[in-house]
Amino acid sequence: MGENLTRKIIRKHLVSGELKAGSDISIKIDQTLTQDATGTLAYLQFEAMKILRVKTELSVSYVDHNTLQEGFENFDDHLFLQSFAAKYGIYFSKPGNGICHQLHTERFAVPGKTLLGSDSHTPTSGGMGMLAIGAGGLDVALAMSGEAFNLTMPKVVKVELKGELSAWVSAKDVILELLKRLTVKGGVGKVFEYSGEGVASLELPDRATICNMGAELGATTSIFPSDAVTKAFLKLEKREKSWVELLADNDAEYDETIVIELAGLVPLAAKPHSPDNVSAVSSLKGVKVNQVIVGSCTNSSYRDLMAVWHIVKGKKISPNVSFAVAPGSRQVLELLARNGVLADLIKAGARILETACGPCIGMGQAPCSGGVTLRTFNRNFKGRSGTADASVYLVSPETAAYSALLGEISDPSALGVMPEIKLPAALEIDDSLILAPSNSPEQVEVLRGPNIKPLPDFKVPGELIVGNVLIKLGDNITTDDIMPAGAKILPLRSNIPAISQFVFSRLDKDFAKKALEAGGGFIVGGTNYGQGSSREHAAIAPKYLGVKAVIAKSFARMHFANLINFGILPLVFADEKDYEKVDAGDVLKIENYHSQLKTGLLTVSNTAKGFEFKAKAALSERQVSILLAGSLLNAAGKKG
Ligand code: MIC
Ligand code: SF4
Repeated sequence: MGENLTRKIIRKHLVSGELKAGSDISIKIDQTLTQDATGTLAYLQFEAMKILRVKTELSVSYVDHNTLQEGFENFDDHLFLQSFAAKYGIYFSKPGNGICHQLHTERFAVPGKTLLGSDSHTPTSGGMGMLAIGAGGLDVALAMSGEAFNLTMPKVVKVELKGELSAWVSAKDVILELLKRLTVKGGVGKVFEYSGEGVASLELPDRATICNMGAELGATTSIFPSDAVTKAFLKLEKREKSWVELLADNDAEYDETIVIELAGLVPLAAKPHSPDNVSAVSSLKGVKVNQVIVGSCTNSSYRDLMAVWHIVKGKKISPNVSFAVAPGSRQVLELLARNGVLADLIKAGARILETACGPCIGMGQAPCSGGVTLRTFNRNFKGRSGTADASVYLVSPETAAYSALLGEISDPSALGVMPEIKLPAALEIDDSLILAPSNSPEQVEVLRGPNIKPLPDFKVPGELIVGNVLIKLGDNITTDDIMPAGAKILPLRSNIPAISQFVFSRLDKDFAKKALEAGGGFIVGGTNYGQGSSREHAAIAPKYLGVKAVIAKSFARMHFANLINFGILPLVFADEKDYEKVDAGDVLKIENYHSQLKTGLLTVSNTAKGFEFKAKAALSERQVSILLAGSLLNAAGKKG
């Protein structure tokens, strides 16, 4: 039997372990990326490792999240990142250059290489045939120091694309279809590898969109083959030399297969408040819309904005809609400025936003109270837009643009014949906002504004873990629930004591106070606890408040790893019925922690209610040693 593409790349990068789904493996990382909201902490951790230069083939530090600059904090962080990059051998992409994933795909992604990024949508570069994985900042810092990345060998799912998409149906509808079928936890422990004759009909930006939002399936990553389409895109970017053909063997073996008939897809929308709450756009006809935004790392490419232009040019946006457009990169913005499309968008009534994450992470453009907003983004978790009672729908650029014209959710299929949307014939490459690292690193001083606080210390845990259940939660709790973002909180990412005050603030505004007063304690969660982003702040900030363990029905991959990295014990109820018996306020106790942890099955006593239950710690030896050392930095002897 032949080999699939995912296994080929993993085998080539394998440092330890066996290529057997479910087993622990470690792989060499060729490239890393960070963005500013996770980057400051990642670099502080890298600094603690006392290494003079990064050891990867390429590391890039992007600034795209915190660009509102309401106070000194953001700009200070940018200066820290810029000086740090210059000193330690990292390329630095300045604010205004664009969103990390869009930019990485344009300028740096290389078929067949591995990329580890401190952002959950790092798999976007999978559209280029890369094995691109999201992780916590500490894992990325370790990769920069030359260490291998540890992960569970994923199952490889073949997604066979048949036929071609119908008019006005696009890549977003493909990934929404998968979310509808598989849900936000359907991809945990899996890589989605696209194949079949339909692949050739998708341009590189379409592939990037699909891989980007594979993150919402909880997948380890997604990947497309590297073929003639990949070559053409690299040629356009004047990077043809990076191209290699990479295909799965004809008789490749897969763990699962899913078939999608592209011609059978219709425009889809993810309804509030989850990316898997998917329905046909036609079934939502007539829902009045207050706001439409085209942008984010999912759908802000040249191709996407050209599709929008075809729909709105020469027309006017509905008077009742606020319509904003945030191009994904300066390259895209410049192209649109030169070919006149930007002028037509402005004429139609668009508000042109900075090339950055912006509204996707609640940095501006919050909807009106009780408002309906259509966004081409990837996440619509409650409150993430900045307005708690807003209804956020995730749609394709085509659905967004058509609905903006009509003022209500509208199916773009009604537009009839679709013009061919082509990538530009040629491109002028301008990397002037990407700064190369310094040749005299010893002369570079790392600039630290007052917002940048040192990392907290992590103590070695004792034999007794005891505390209150501080909060009891349901299924699919997101990292946005645990550690919200948005214009008020995001600027505090380099200041753990300050940001900790906002842990769970949307669900229980007194959580931080209660946790500190109680001397820490336990969190109880349902299935897929910690889905969503890679932000390690969702682990380090609860840790700072004294959280000792999370007991849940199951965990999302990145958050599970982040909890361990910062010394919080992630336990799974051995019998899910015990979840029902534990309540907020109960006192839980784990005795003989060190020896119990090594057995993988721990006895937890609920001293308030007088019963015991079992909880599983499905951990590798490495993870056990990290927990017993108090944190990954301690375990690696790098701090503490
Ligand atoms: C997100 O989309 O939630 C973010 C903001 O990009 C995060 C990273 C972060 O929290 O800084 C992600 O997706 O990993
Ligand atoms: Fe930025 Fe949104 Fe993409 Fe996260 S999902 S990287 S916030 S654009």
